[in-house]
Amino acid sequence: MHLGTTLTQFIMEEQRRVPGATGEFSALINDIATACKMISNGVNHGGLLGVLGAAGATNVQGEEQKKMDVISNEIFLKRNEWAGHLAAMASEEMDEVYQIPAGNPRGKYLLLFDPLDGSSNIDVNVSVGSIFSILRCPGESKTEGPTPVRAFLQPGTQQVCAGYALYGPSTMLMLTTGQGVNGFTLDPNVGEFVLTHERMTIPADTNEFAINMSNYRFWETPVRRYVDECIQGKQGPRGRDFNMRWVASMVAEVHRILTRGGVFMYPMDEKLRDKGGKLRLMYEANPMSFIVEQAGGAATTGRGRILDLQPAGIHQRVPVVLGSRNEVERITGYHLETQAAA
Ligand code: P6P
Repeated sequence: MHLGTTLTQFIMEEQRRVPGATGEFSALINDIATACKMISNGVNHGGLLGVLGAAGATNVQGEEQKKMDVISNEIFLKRNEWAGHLAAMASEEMDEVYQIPAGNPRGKYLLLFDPLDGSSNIDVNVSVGSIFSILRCPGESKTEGPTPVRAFLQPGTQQVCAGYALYGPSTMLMLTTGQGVNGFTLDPNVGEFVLTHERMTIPADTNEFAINMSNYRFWETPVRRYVDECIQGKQGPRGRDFNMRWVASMVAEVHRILTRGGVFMYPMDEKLRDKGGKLRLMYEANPMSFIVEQAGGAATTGRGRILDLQPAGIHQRVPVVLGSRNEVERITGYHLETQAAA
């Protein structure tokens, strides 16, 4: 029976095209994939394993942690701390940088992750996901001492890899290393991720937007203008009708956009201004922006390219507008028009 191209095979074949590749990166991807398979098992067995519900704690974001948030974070740490590929890790669920435990070898990469994004959906059986980003550890940080926060504070353009796992009707792993975006579907009978979606691309135009409409009164003028025009449909300046989606799970929204186009917005709003936005730059916006751009889409804060931002902290938040290039450019244009008129 033909299994198709496995993730391991795909990564190893890509590695052969990289002069001087040591295989360390390929092994790291496999460790991340193993973590995602274990989380998929936990998510897919939900109530049967007693892993649903609140963990009885809040994370550094001040958000209530679900049991699966804590379990997923532990899985990412344990699957990735032992092999010697990483200098350190950073997670949405942990305030501080996670240092590789003494006695374990250290490597040249930094791993950042949101172990279970959209976890508020897990108790109602709606798709959730894991998001990850890989950076190179700057030279001076690979010494014996603890890896400092500043080693992580690199613009998104420095990512060597970004990906997400989507725990939905099927479990998928989407990956980019800067050579396009490829999708792998978990074959639960074999326990392997198999290449099913080669070189995914986002249509430049769309009739579908995703935003949490309950925040309308807090939005800035350009966002209200864009959404108003979509709702006016054929009778409005856009001359066509639009559809709306909101899953409240960024991984599910981005996957839909990769599959059929669309635009996703979690823009700045008045109640979030002091925090800088809703979504986190280092392990949500940057990896998703890398993936979206590699699929031909665009990703901005509304005012500038997300991947160009110089981070000030590992939990920094940013406004996000990403997806079909022509719609993102329109929304960004509205922001710049408003700025110029001010
Ligand atoms: P709201 C999930 O908590 C998340 O970080 C993203 O995955 C999602 O797009 C957003 O927040 C949902 O936010 O305000 O609709 O609950």
